[in-house]
Amino acid sequence: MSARGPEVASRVGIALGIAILVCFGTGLLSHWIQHPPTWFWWPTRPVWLYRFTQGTHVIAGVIAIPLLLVKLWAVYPRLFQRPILGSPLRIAERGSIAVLVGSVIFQLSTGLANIAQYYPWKFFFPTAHYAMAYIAAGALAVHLAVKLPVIREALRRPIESPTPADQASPEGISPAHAMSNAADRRVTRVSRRTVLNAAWVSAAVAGLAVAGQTVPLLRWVSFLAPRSGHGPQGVPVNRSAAAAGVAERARDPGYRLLVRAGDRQREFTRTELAALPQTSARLPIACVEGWSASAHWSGVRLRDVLALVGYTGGDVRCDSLETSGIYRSSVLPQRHVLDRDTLIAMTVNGEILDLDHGYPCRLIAPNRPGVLQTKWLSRIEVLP
Ligand SMILES: Nc1nc2c(c(=O)[nH]1)N[C@H]1C(S)=C(S)[C@@H](COP(=O)(O)O)O[C@H]1N2
Ligand SMILES: [Mo]
Repeated sequence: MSARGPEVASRVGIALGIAILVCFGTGLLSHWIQHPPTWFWWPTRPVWLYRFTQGTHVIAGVIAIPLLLVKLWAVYPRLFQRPILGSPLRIAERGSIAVLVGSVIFQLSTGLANIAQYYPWKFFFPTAHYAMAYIAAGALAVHLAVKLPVIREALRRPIESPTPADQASPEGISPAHAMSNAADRRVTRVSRRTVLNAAWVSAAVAGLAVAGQTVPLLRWVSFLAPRSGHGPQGVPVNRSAAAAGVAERARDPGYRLLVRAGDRQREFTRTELAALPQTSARLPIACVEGWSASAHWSGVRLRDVLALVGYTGGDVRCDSLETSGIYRSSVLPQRHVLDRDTLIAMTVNGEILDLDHGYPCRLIAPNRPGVLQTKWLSRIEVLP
């Protein structure tokens, strides 16, 4: 009796399938928040919702890695079974498996590299990761439909039951030979139960290893959490002022924040912003890469500043001092503009914003991906 086969493959496969579905759902959500279709609606509360969904996305993806490895191990000999192609049905089945395995390996490996901020490839990660997600999800649906009978059969049998193949009498083999073969198998092969337990334990260890970058209580066990609480003022930094090329302009005494609604506009020095009524809020930075950190921000409510130029509603674009870079600008939907916790922040955790956190001022709004929390604000404009 081999530990390889449908008994292990189907059980690990279900866990892997769930992890992939969770990744797909939370990933789509993150995509829609960043590129909202007209029908899409994303709330400002609870303020930690995106932190939760994106943390879940990354943790589920990391958990899927050991599950995929065990699953591939369990079916490995079948992948190379002859004939390689065969009947049209067989070609379709094997083709869908090739696409599924390829796309899932692509998603998990590029995702893992991305959370480690390691970009050895030429393509743009978000676009490739998004497109490949549909391919993986489609291939998974086909695979499940094709394998449903096998999965059901395998799940009905107790995990350690002999497979039909094992029970079949080995015709033409002498009893002595068959016996020695069986004994040989018993001593050299691990049990299915052992393989399954190893799969669950390694999945749990992998999940815990990254969970600390978003769950503060787990920080001490998370040896794989690339950014967990390190950085100036207790908040990690993805892109520094130097890397963004804004250090000089951000420190320039001539700095002004331009605020504009229609044909009305006003410029504010940092001192003028600081003289307006100040508000504070406890909000997380929740990076798409899965790390997140809560901080105490204070500054001016965005809606208050906009009121000074006669804001009457609409989405708002926030530009930074950066002249290039894909995150130099973000658009706030009106719902977020009007939220009382959406701030032009000037301090974090009681200190003047570090240059790397967006000095002279940055946007911080509830329940948004980190990439949309624009630092080094230079211009805020109501969209027509
Ligand atoms: N102008 C600008 N703002 C930016 C970025 C950027 O590259 N440029 N990076 C974003 C990303 S990806 C994240 S996660 C947050 C991190 O904010 P922090 O560095 O203060 O932690 O800033 C966001 N704001
Ligand atoms: Mo980020």
